[in-house]
Amino acid sequence: MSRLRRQKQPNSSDAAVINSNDSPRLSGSRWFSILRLGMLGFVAFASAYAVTSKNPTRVAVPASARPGMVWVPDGEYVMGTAGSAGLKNEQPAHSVKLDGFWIDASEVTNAQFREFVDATGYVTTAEKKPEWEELKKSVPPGTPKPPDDVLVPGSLVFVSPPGPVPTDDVSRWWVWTPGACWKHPEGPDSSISDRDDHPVVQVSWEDAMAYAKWAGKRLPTEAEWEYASRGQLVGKRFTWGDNPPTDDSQLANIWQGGFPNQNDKRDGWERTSPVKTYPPNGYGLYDMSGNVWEWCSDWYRADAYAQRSGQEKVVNPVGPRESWDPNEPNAQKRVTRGGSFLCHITYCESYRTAARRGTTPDTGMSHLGFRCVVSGTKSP
Ligand SMILES: [Ca+2]
Ligand SMILES: [Ca+2]
Repeated sequence: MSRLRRQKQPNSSDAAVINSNDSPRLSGSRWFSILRLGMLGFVAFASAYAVTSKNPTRVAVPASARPGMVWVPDGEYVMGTAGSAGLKNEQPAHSVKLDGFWIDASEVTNAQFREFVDATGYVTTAEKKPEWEELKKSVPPGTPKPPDDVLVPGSLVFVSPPGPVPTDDVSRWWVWTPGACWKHPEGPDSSISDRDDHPVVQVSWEDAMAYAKWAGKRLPTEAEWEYASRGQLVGKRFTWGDNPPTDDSQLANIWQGGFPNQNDKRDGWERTSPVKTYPPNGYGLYDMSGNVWEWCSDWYRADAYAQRSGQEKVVNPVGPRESWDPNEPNAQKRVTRGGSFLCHITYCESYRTAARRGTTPDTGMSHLGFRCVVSGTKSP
């Protein structure tokens, strides 16, 4: 088996239908997504949790961190969605107070990630062979060992189906692709040779964390990410205001046409676009809406905001201590934000400022990247 279709799993795709509840149930017997997106994520849990537990939220600002970064001043904002205009996992809306921080003006690019790999020899998750002895510790007893030709380096690639398909089954367009990695985002025959200024994709949360550490930065908390995304606008649905994008909009790199089989590319791009192609938000940040999803440092809990209710003040939150997604209770997930080039209003509106999702930290996908932040003060 050289290619595997991915099991229906809305959390790790652009399949969070805005009108659905936050708890779509898995269906089908295909176990691969559990293997790749659930079990591997659980394996990563212990080490990742250790990182989070020890990771101070505030670190010194290295002077070298500031080129390409934007200062977001300290402040207070309403995080999440009030009322019925969002998903359950975005509620209740609540006030959050943050210290100021620096944030990358754009998603980390292929050129930047290459510099990291060249300097360190780092090997990404997608380039490593999954180990069954580790995987089976986190799967239900009796789960059969997958075929050897499945346990090979690879990642998940969006492949547009030839015609309309039911949009309740993401396995119709997510394909496990051996050989897919950041250097070959759509598989072994693809290349990033002309994509230096595109966001790096096919990077796991662990990969993003490694890059951030090397760069003297860190991943943003979910609260920081949303605050920065709002760009000084108050209570707006999108980074640019309340008006939804249309198929003729040039506001962000999203999907235009009929998802998932017909991409009209009226914004100019079928997949990733060069960073800074579209207008920045009020902080001067690019692609906070669309292009690629972005990893945050927090564990993902569907009820994270509900857990904060009753707190008088939520100051510099770093997220819950563990993950919980009722759709996949065994999968430990990190927060991803901002939507991607696969989001369309008829299917997924995750380019909204409040939209949130969890993804297992070992997962690389062709629409998932990251940007970094640095704590400190505006002036040295
Ligand atoms: Ca597009
Ligand atoms: Ca983005």
